[in-house]
Amino acid sequence: MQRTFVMIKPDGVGRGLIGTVIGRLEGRGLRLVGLKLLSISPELAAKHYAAHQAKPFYPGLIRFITSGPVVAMVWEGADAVAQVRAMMGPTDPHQAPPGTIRGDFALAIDCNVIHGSDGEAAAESEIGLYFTPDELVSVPRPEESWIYPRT
Ligand code: 3AN
Repeated sequence: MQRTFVMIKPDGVGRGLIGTVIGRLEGRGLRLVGLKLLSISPELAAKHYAAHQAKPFYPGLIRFITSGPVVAMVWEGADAVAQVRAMMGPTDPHQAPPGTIRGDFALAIDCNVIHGSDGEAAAESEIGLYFTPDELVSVPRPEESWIYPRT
């Protein structure tokens, strides 16, 4: 079991895609262990995107991510980090195949609906940025014997 941090960005929230995105992850069999709607402060945005600070798109990225509410989530499951990344599709929606979230719902790299951690270390630090341990509830789904039949 692995945990990953997922965010529905302001464009996804504004376009009414919260239920769609959650439905895809839930339908895949992942377990939702944390969920909150919040407005990201410039300070939190700077921490989240520290790795991009020197990039030319950084100011626009901070403006965008603080421009409206987001849905922050933690999902748990087998190989969750890589599986969620695959379901998101590439960063640039023009490269994202149909069937991925970005391939189905986005057309611009700076409005690409969803964020997902790009590795286990990033997942751990991003989860820590948005959630305290007592805000995460990991309860097995009753149908998991159909999702992980060998466990
Ligand atoms: P991902 O979200 O796929 O992990 P990152 O971490 O490389 O992508 O980039 C973080 C965010 O920065 C992206 N989701 C996107 O919104 C924005 N971004 C990345 N590259 C560009 C770019 N060339 N122009 C504008 N925005 C970008």
